Amino acid sequence: MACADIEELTVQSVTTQKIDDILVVLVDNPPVNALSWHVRQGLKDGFEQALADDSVKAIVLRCTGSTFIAGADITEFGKPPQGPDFNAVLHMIEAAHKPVVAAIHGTALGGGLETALVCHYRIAVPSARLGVPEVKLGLLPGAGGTQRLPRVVGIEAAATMCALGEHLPAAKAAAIGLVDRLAGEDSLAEDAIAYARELIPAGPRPTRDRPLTGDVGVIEQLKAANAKKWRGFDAPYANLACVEAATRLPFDEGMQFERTEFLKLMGGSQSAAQRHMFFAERQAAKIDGLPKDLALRAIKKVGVIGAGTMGGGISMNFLSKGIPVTIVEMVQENLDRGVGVIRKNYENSAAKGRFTTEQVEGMMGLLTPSLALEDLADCDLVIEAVYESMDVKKEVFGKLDAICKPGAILASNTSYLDVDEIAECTSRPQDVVGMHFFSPANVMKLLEVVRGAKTADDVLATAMAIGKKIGKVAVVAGVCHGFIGNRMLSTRQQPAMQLLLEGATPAQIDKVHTDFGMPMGPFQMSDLAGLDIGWHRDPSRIETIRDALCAAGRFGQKNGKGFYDYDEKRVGTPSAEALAIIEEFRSTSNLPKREISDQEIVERTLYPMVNEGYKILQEGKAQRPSDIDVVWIYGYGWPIYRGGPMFWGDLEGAGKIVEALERHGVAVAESLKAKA
Ligand code: 3H9
Repeated sequence: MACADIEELTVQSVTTQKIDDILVVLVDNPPVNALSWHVRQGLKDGFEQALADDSVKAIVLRCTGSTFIAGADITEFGKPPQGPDFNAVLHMIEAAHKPVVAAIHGTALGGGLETALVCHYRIAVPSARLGVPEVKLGLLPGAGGTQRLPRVVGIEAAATMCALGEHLPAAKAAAIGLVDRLAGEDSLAEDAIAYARELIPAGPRPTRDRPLTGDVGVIEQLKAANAKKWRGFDAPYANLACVEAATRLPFDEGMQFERTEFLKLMGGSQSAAQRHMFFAERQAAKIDGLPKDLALRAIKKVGVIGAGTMGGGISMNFLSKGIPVTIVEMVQENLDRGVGVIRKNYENSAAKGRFTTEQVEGMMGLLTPSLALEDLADCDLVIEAVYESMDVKKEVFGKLDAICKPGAILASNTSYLDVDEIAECTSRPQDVVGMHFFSPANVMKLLEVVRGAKTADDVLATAMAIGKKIGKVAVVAGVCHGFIGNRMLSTRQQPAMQLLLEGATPAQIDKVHTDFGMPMGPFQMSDLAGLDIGWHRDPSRIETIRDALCAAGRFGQKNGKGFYDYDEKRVGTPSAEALAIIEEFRSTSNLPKREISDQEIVERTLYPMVNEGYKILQEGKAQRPSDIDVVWIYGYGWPIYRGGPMFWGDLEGAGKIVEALERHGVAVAESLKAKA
């Protein structure tokens, strides 16, 4: 850089550099340059210096490290405020009487983009991404973002950005006027200074004074288009209310409106839950007691056994990331069908514009179908996704032990079975691990990585890392029946059945769950999975309500009737026949029929899950409560605004839960009792 006159002044995590007539204010607050109190203080000091110095004609705001400012410091939320008020600092920057240029690389997110918006001009490298993702934390851009963004990009783009929280690539941001100029990928520092110098004659361009354009009708359109996705959420609507306010209120009043809405969200439980999940998701990737720099095993080629729905979905995860997969089936017809489904899924995605035809062919080219387990000999990781039977799994692992190369990781996708028992039928239990994907495996984000008694540390760490690489949120679970997720699921399913015997209906119980925010209730889920799974297949042997339904040929969604009746689009409605079958079975149980309240349904189907979570922790089958929350949010659709069963349990209160569980005769976990 041609720099004549460089003065350096250290202002905590913000430094300034004077380069001739330009002052560069440089933020350095790793890892993501969040706006911690000392950064706000540094910005204040840096800009005061720039404004007071008559020899400074323009100002550049830039960051060191991997990114521009990625937002407010989320770790400060909920703590007593420290340092200067963020809005006051931003106001000072916007009111500067010299042009201010934000120089953006990495991500300018949330409060980071709001800082860039008070700068008068923005220059960004092509790889930069910009956005206001606050909605994903149950918040809204609370430092003028909802008022300034519409004045820069128009109402339509601003409303969409605020309500959806997606990041825009720099080129798209430039197309809508959010970025004024694209810099060279490697010359941002120089290009920003040159740009600032060029802008000296034009002078400042305060965003608050820019006219607002666009059609406010977009707000209702967004609400209609996202009604299902936003069910139960407060933040998307609050974001839109603020953008709408920007269209009718003078700037200062709009800021006031935004402040009020922001504080409401910040003080509420939804944002607390979503912020909890932000950190929970990152925490889940960490394995207690393992060194961070543990050497991982290289995974260059993957084998998948089973080309059914699960095996196919698992394979797609790797193919999509450019990792070759050999998929093995026993019968040619099943292999062909499985490969055909993978191709069809990719082609459907291509039709929606997610892939090009060449990309589809590229991914399919990485897939090697085979009928011989021997073809897995050179794979670094083999995932077994065959029928859920211990005998079958043992046979497969015994064969893999003989076939696979030394050091290969042998993983089972079992959802319930004992991974240690599977490992023991090989000569290398240290290489065996559970990798439990959730259906549809190419879509669902959760991966339970099951650590066996003898699983080697590097095998566990590699399974977690490969999970991250294929876009999953991976959680470590210990060996127990159903691991974390399915073990807790069964504590919900069983009392739900009991409630039917006492007089509740499937629809009543399911509604409590869907009103809570779950995508479906226990009986809708049973119908989806299939009532005949695990059924003894003897219609004359009726010991449960499920036996009675199966005996009457009601197998669930697959044949259009289960607890509900289904139309050809698989939309379910309460079934008179199913209710009659339930009532007939119920009447043999000698239990009196009674009115069951929604609160009782919560106490008997949701509280036991919290209780089971405590037991799982007590037994060391999960590393931390937040991991359990991650499992339920990414594996079962627990509403993120309730923060997962453990977070929600804390909100409900341990005392209240223990009292209810004891009243209903449930054995309470010692650790939950202790907490109460
Ligand atoms: C906001 O701005 C409110 C304002 O509108 C109003 C104010 C009045 N704060 O994700 P990574 C940590 S709300 C504190 O693994 P990546 C993170 O926990 C904010 N810490 O990296 C992790 O720590 P650890 C709006 C943060 O490269 C480490 O940094 N902004 C923050 O995969 C690395 O993170 C957002 O919502 C933060 N803001 O992705 C952006 N951000 O190593 C949130 C990260 O101990 N951040 N950390 O586990 C992100 O989306 C991603 O972190 C980012 C980098 C894309 C930036």
